[in-house]
Amino acid sequence: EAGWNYHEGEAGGPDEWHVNFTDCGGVMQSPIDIITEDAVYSPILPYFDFTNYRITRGVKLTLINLGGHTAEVLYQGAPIYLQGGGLPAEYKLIQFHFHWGAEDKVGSEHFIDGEHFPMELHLVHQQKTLANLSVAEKHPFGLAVLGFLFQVSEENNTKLEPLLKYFNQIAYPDAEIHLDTFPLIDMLPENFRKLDFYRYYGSLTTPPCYETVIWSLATEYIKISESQLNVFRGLYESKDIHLVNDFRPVQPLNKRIVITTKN
Ligand code: BO1
Ligand code: ZN
Repeated sequence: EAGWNYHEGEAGGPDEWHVNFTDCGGVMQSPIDIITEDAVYSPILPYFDFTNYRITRGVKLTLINLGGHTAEVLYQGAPIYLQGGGLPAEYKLIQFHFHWGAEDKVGSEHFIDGEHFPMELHLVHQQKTLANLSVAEKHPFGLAVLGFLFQVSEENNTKLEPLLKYFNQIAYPDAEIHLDTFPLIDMLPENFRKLDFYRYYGSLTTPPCYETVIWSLATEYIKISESQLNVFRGLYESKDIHLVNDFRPVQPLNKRIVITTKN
């Protein structure tokens, strides 16, 4: 498989992804800069129901430094179905991962009105009836990714500790560690019952950039302290290069429309 990286202007960087991964040059790519004034309010777009995000019994969580590209938690066991949100099928959680910057002023993949954020969480769901992620990512509407932006807070966000306390054990690419299970709902913003979001049709934000993702980006932020961000920044992408700035530049919206629950 051809290599790729996030180093702008270098060999294998985002400007070159389309050479080995044709879809990365498509017209429905992600991430995007969401212009809130242009987003169309949809009175029929329902909120998500995160009830299943409380499940802990029969769950296996594996934290992985995924090829030096991201920190990812693989979700296995008792399925978490994502309900509501006006999705065209039923979706189940497969993994979640993060994108972050070397400094607070960058890190998120999506922008809102030109503003970026220090980190972004992606909860990756696949259509329940498809065999696996590799099948789903090639299937129209095969994936539903729910994105959350982070906002720097003075205090530590204790809800992130069940995850962060294991990061010293995945410092290098492909290291993985079994996590003690915790309710994933704990990571979400407090108002998860009435979570406004932006919705558009786009792509995987990494190669192979397949245009099969229904994106939902929450308008509510997750809090994280500077020292907690530094735990992410302490990972490595190779022997002596830190894993930081693992975000793709924003892509043109082209003819797409962003809809929203926010009136
Ligand atoms: S994201 O949520 O759009 N950032 C996203 C991006 C890529 C994947 C899922 C969600 N999927 C996997 C592919 C693998 C690939 C890997 C690279 O990304 O299934 O084939 O190697 O990290
Ligand atoms: Zn992602």
